[in-house]
Formats: sequence, structure tokens, C-alpha cells
Amino acid sequence: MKIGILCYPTYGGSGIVATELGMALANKGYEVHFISSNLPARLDITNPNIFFHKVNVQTYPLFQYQPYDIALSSMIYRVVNLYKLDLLHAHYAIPYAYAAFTAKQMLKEEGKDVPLVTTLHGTDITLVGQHPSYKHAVEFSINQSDAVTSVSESLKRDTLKFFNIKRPIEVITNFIDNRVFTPEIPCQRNQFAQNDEKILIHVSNLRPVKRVGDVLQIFKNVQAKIKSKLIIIGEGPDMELINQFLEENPELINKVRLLGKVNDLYRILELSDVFLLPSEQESFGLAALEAMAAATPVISSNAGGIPEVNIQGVTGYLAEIGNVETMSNYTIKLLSNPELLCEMKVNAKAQAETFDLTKILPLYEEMYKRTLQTFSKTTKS
Ligand code: GMT
Repeated sequence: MKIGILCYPTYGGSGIVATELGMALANKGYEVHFISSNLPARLDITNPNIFFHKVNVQTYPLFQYQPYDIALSSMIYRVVNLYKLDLLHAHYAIPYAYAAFTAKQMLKEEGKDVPLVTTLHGTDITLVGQHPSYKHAVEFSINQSDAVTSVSESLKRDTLKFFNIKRPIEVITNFIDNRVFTPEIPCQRNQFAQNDEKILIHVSNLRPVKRVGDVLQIFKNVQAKIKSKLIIIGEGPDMELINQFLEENPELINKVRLLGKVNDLYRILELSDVFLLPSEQESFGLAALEAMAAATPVISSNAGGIPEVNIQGVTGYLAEIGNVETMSNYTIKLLSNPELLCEMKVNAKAQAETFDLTKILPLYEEMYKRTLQTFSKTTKS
């Protein structure tokens, strides 16, 4: 089967899931064509089954905004035609499912067509997709897809609540390749903390929805009781908020390490004691799953799909969004009890195993096959 994957190339969760899925499919012998504005961050282009097609946006003085969506539709149309793709898989409704629909219309003009699968990731439904500028386009794109998947039960519920959806939505959760979380070269813990210090970690794109301010406040409360360090991985608009916090709390400057974007994330997750995810919204919380795969328990909010991943009192603790006090107390409780921490580390790893790639990949493969069968039946009739 030849599959076209349409995704964001950045470190955001949807791009990572799309890339990991594409690479896993390529390893199983599928021909996978990535169509994106740039080479996706984790894509291994040396795999002979992987192709990358960069969407080139022609700049022109007349355009106030560069028409990425038009260039994307044209590229999808060209790649389907040139490489005879069997199926398109859009990750994130806009612009990917929207542009794929336009490409399908172009193909239909020539008597051709391919099925379109759309995977909903979160903010395309709960945040960006709610804006009046995009809402109808998102709803239209979902309803025009031949199959729709969502990364959690919570996101499926939100999609049905916010939009008039006429298609069934199948939940196929995000996944993790647990084999990758066994680093060959472990990171030196003493690079980040002294022996008697605990390590708290937060990984995100530092957008307001991640509530980085809560992360900092939790750390401030925890370090007052327990000797600890905070590692923050990622880049984004709230970096300014972090700088401001450190200016106001200069005594914490040497206790907070800002690492920016990091490639071999698992090496650092592995040496951490607790992962903080106090998000306002989170359809799934892939970052939490990555932490668990590295045997790091999670202290989080109970937003969206997080409770489907982080289990209260088993793999970590959850509290209401914004309840910094409770999240701080949970972190202190966990870090001051070595037996509990050890137990939760084991539980976190076991939970990550339930989302293993080997369990989720076949669900995607079966869904592709079903979609192709239904599609060929309906296009013949
Ligand atoms: O919020 C992010 O980190 C980026 C965003 C995205 O679309 O790239 O992530 C969303 O998709 C991820 C992969 O499916 C989910 O794990 C995240 O929970 C989800 N983010 C939100 O819902 C806020």
C-alpha cells in the first residue's frame, strides 16, 4: 500500500505522531510519502520506503499572505498522480484534511480519487477549530473524510459536542515505541542535579495552554520542602514568562535548566523523578506518555484525555486545572516517599507498555484496509 501522510513538520504532538506512524509503516514495507512544509523533525529519510515532498509556496508581491493551503493541495494532487498513492492520511484537520479534500476534487476531474483518513489531534478541535474563522472549514473537512480517527475518547466526545459530525469517529490512541526508551548511552544525572536533589521535568511547546506558570509555581513550592532542580524542554511563546519568573525569583535561577529543543529526549526523561503537565487542555498528552515510557511518574491536571493516560494514584496524580496547591502537595508526597516513587515508576512503565506501538499500529493498518474496501465499493457503485 502507498500512503501519503500530510502533517506539520514541527515538534508539536501531531507531527510527532504522524512521523512515528509513517516510519513504523515504512518499516513494515509500506511506501510512505510525507507531504509537509519542511522535513518532519524526527523523520528518518534514509529509510528506502520513505519519501519526502516539500510544499513550496511561491512568494509573490501581490500576496499579503502566502497561500500555503493552495500549494499544499497542488502538491498532494501531484504526488498522488506521480506515485499512484492508494490512500491519504491527514494529521490535524486544518489545513491538512481541508487541502486533501481540494486535491481529491482536482483528481476527480480526471476520473481518479483516493480515500482520505483524517486524524484529529486536539487543538484542531478544542482551540483553533473553535474560532469562527475556521470552525466551518474544520467541520466540513471532517465530514468529507472517508474515515476519521481521534487520539482519545475525550477528543471524540469534544468533537461530537462542538461540531455537527456525520461520520463515525474511531478512537485510535497515540502510541509509543518502548524499545526507544532504553538508552544505549544513559545521560549523566550529575549533569543536572546533585545526588541529594530530585529532578522535576516539563516538556512542551510552551504555549499558554500548557500553563507553564503553574509548572514554575509547583516547582517553587516543591523546592522549598525538597532539594530539587527543574528541567524545562521546548521552545515557545511562554519562554518570556519563564524569564520573567526567574527575574522575580533570582534565588531559583541556578535551580531551573532551560534546554530548548532536545533530540534524544528519553535520555533526560529517564533520569527525571517526576514529570509535570498542568495543561489547560490536552486531548491525550503524548508528552506524559513519553515520560511514562521512561519510567517517570506524572503529576498533571485532569484536562481532556490526560486521565486516559495518567491514572490517579497509580502512575502519578491528577488535580483540577489550575490547582497548583494540590499538584505541589502531590509532588512533595511522591518525592519524599522513596517506596511510593519506586512503585509509581514501575506502574508508569507498565502503563506505557499498554500504549506500545506493536498494539496500536495494527489498528491503523486494519482501519486503512477497511477504508480502502469501503471506498472501492462506493466508487464502483
Ligand atoms: O499541544 C501540543 O503539544 C501540540 C498539539 C499538536 O496538535 O501538535 O498536540 C495535540 O496532539 C498531540 C498528539 O496527538 C496530543 O498528545 C496533545 O495532547 C494535543 N494537544 C492538545 O490537545 C492541547
